[in-house]
Amino acid sequence: MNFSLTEEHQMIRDAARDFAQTELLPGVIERDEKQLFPSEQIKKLGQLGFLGMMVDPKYGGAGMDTISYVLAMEELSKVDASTSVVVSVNNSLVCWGLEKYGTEEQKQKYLVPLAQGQIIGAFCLSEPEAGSDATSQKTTAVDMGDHYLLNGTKNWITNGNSASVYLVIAQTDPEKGHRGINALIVEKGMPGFEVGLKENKLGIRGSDTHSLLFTDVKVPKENRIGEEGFGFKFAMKTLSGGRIGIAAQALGIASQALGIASGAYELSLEYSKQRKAFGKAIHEHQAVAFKLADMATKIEAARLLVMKAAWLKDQGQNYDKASAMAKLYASEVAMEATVEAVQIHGGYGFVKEYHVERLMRDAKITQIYEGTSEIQRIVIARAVLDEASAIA
Ligand code: COS
Repeated sequence: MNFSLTEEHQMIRDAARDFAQTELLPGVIERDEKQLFPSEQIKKLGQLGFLGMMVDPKYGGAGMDTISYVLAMEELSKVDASTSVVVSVNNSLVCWGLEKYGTEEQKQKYLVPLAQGQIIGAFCLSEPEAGSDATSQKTTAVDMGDHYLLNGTKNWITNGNSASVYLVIAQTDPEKGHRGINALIVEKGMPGFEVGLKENKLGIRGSDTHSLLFTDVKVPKENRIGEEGFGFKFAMKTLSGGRIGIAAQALGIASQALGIASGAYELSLEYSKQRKAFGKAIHEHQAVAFKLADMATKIEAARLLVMKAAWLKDQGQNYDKASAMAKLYASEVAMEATVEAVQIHGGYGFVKEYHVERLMRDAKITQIYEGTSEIQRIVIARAVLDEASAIA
């Protein structure tokens, strides 16, 4: 067992950290307040290879491993989770699924520009009445011979307006239940496809989250990913990897807020050294020191879970349970840590300049998207029960 990072991993982490400090930090408060999408920053991240990190270089990617991706996600999320969610969706929900299950033509046409960061993608599963209960898809993709006729609405879609390529999950044969669901590649500009309202959100306000409307959109058969009826499993497999990215995002949010685990960028620790109360720095008060100690311990535990999930994925082993555990725990720690960070900062924590109130608002979504904490518990419970019955 080896807990140290390789030289290459350290270089990637440092590059992401530099980018976050120089390109994301300036303007992060304004982008949050005004809900501005970080277009320029995403363009630069694409040029640096951060949008197709794990994609094979022959398809325009950077050919890195999942651990590199986790390190980059963590560093970017320490400063700007609105930007890191775009990176996460493009890498793990869009590029990964296309590379793993797409045809050669689909890879050449869509994956290459996505991995190079020339365009970005979106993953469209959630609907007004189907979030956690993902098999209950109301969006339909009726088989018309050489194409599918797509009708329905998708909700809360990250990169909703800024994407050019959308992976849309839809029901083709309701009688077959989840085995009748397909995953289709839809391009912006296809007749009948409209981007709907932009959501006014609590957190990650710089990312653009929209509803999408499909009215008799003709999607060519060659745009289906995988075999007929593979769409639900495609979504589950893709989300399983996506959850590692969100867990890393949560870790970044938490460690920026308390800044303990990484030993750097420690907002609360820094603040607690500078701020004095009752004649001494507040971290000398046990009430604050114990908060810092608890958070440091939990962040470290979360990091080990995230790294283990990434490592399993890189080893080609099953990571469904590990990614659910990582996301569940890291997102709960992110929420707890950011609430405590605001508390440590007191009145300063409640105003925007000190960043921690934004991190607290950003942390909340990590317990909801790509599967709520309750869904992660379902996935974990099923896995441990399966393991138990396999042993018995
Ligand atoms: N990989 C591959 N296949 C999977 C899978 C995975 N990780 N998870 C489930 N499946 C398969 C099952 O094996 C089953 O196939 P078979 O019937 O052929 O065996 C099929 O998918 C249906 O699975 P299941 O019966 O477990 O479906 P449920 O309706 O009980 O739901 C959960 C399963 C709850 C795990 C699923 O609906 C889920 O993950 N929901 C959350 C979705 C989500 O993350 N939404 C957020 C929006 S995206 S930002």
